Amino acid sequence: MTRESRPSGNARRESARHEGLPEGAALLLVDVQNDFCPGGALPVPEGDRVIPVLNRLIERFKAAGRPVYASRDWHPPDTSHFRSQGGPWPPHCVAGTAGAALHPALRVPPGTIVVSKGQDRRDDGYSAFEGTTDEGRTLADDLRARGISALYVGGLATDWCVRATVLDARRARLPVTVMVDGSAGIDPEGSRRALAEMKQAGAELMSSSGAAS
Ligand code: VGL
Ligand code: ZN
Repeated sequence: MTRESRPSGNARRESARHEGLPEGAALLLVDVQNDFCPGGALPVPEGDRVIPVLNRLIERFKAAGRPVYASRDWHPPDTSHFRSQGGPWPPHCVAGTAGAALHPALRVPPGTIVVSKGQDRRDDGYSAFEGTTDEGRTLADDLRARGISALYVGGLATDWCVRATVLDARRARLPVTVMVDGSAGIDPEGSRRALAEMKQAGAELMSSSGAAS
């Protein structure tokens, strides 16, 4: 091969970045919201460390023309999800507040499909599959409408909303890849258990370097 016909370093890296994205795959970013990050109302320890990992994944999916979904916890102020009403959690991600906004360092691309969940006063809404898009579609309906047949999932928190979302995706028989270093949990032991449960349910566990676990 002549020097001129060889792909440039950039072109080679570009094509390498498309490798391994299966046909029909979408990226689902779970609850990367201010309240789940350091300084927030219900912070996941080092929750913001997932952001650079997820930003790189976003780049890959956008470059391949694949959809990006972002779920958000979007509670009313008086939900049974909160301690004040007998629930397990301090108030967090109240709809429309700064704490409920997606973290500003997350590079949410144009066209991202936002899925809001936990809006019901009597429902925790841990799973993104309980949420709805701005057009009022369920996540399952939106995935179907766009021909999505596999999900890559990362975000917060591994032991709660990532877990519930991934297990629901598996119940819907969707192939799921959990980005382990693109996720962070509230409790270390609970997060280890959640990862084992997701794997048991057929999810693939992967690190952003491509290593399976
Ligand atoms: C979550 C606890 C309460 C989550 C939401 O996004 O994982 N955890 N609400
Ligand atoms: Zn919540």
